[in-house]
Amino acid sequence: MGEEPRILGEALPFEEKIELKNWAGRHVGIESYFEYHRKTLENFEEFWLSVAKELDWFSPPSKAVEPGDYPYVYKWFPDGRINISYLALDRHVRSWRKNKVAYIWEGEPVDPDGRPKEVKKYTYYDLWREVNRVAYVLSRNFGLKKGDKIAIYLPMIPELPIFMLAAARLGIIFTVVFAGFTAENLATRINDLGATLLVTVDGFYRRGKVIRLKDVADRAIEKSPSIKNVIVVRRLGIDVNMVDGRDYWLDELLKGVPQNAYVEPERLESTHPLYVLYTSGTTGKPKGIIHDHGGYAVLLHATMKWVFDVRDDDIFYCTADIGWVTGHSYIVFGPLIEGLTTVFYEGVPDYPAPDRWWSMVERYGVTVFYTTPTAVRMLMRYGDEWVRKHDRSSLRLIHSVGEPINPSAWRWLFEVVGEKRCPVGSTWWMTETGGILISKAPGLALVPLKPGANGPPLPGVDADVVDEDGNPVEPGKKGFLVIKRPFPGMPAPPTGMWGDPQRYAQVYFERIKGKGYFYTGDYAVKDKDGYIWVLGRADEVLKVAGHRIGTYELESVLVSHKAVAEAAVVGIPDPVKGEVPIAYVVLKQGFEPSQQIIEELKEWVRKNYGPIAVPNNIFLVTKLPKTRSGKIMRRLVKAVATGAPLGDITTLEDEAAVDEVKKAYEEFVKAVKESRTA
Ligand code: 6R9
Repeated sequence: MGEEPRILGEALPFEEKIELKNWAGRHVGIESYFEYHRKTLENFEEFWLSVAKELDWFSPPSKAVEPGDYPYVYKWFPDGRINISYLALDRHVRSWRKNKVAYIWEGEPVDPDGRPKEVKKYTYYDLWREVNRVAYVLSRNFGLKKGDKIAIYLPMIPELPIFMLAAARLGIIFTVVFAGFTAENLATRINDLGATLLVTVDGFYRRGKVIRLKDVADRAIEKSPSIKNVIVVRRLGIDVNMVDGRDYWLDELLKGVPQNAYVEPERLESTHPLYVLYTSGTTGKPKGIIHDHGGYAVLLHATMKWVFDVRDDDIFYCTADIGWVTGHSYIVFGPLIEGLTTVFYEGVPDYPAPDRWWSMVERYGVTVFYTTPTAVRMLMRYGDEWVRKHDRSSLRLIHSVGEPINPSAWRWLFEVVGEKRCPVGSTWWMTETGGILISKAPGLALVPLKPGANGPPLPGVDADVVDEDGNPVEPGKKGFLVIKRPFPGMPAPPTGMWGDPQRYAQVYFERIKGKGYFYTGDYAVKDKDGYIWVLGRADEVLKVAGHRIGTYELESVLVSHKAVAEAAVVGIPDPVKGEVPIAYVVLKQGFEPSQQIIEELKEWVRKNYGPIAVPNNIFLVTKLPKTRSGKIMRRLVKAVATGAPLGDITTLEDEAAVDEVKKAYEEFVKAVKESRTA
């Protein structure tokens, strides 16, 4: 791991420090931050317990953390009783925030003059009433109760958070499936969780087009025998297939529910599962990560305060999709726990024009903005004018998430969007951590900014960069990012990973032997000041436009096509998406290589995995580089595609395979060059 650490080919400015000395009067030196950080680790349990006490518990915890029933599964705040739906709604409804706006929602369609056709505002009281009525439906009409499981397959419409909060209120465990996923993906998740009810929608808008989601859901249900009932939200009013006695329109169900229905929130154990969210790993099967009510709520509360510095007059805007963990934590639970006003939006950032987000920043006076590097790189390309034509003087804080941010994208956010006024950060975390763990914490103390860095670990978080054996590596050298002690928000009881405690232990704790460290799967560097810079994945997981895709999952989809014998997928750097998949495919006997088959395979991936995973290129070859034991050497395939040195090839079975992969790639590069000069 000797090479110079870079992000998207850009050198990292380890030494550069940008100081915003006047910012909220919280500017501090790096040393004093670390002094405080050290104290939080010295008084670890006491520290986290004191953060937990800031929330409203039905009965407060007396203990921070204890081991659970499986290896490396921990119980956070084990004797506390809590309900995250109560934290997000009821306690605000009992306060002056009762009629404060909780959500400002914007639909995608616009008038001819470019103004949004639909804007809905929900106060905390409105939201609380809706959530109660939906909880009433779930419990009275469908008999669902604590510990039951449901799946939610909805786009970015208000009913999505409403169903999440209604399920949480009753202690029903839910899984949200991203609306861009296919029927196959949905069925796999429903079946793994054993969900008995599915919530979906007739259809929704995306880039001006109608997406008929109920049709996709119907195909999934055919493969999901556990689903007994379906609730359908009417978003478009289009005709869809409704099965008698199985499918119900939400609006019709709600007709039978009193406007003032009240459903008592369950007084749950802190460790009771809130949701299971599926994410890609290095095998074909997605991992169901469990998050609880108590520990998760504590990490969200802490990070909303420390990282986003939230205040009651903030207008918070996180541009993620609720179908991913970022939306769960920072559109739904985090901002609502803090009683904030949050903006959320149905559609894409460049519809009808590339200033949609900036127009929303202006329209609603957004103060805190949370987005992704891929979106930034995409919007940068349209030019600064789209940004500058909108008033952004309300903005005071900007963060990004999802993948490493290259220094030039960081500078654009800092200089163009934030006018050098706002701290800009890159918050590191993962589906598994539930919330941010490594980031500058301007709400506590603002350390100097560094373009592209994540920053020091948050208080109470014991993060480090280590080698294969778990020993810290020297500053400036690349190693593996680990979290050395448990943290609230980590995968929760009973099993960390739904139904698979062995895989949980193996993937996250046994990779670095004998230390009990949480292995993140990321490469990182720590600089001389102690800032962490995450560089990208160290395993066979891709981050395409911030979305996690397992290479093995994608290979399985390719291999399930009738013409494909073998496939190897690797990620190559992309100036906008950060990384994109390319695939090398060996066809079965009797199938001739052709452009047509390549297009067919791309379509196959679109249909069976989803548009985000479609390989940029598919190369047809007759063999793949393998080890003598028959394992595909993706490392070599990747080296060829990125022009990196091949490294150790002593285990390679047949060198001709490398030559063939190389030739396919070189021919492609040549063809691209020729088409450019033509
Ligand atoms: C929240 C989320 C997790 C992986 C993670 C890492 C990458 C996320 C990052 C970042 C560098 C950041 N990642 N944030 N890398 N800087 N600020 O993205 O969760 O989809 O599970 O992905 O994303 O590689 O391991 P998830």
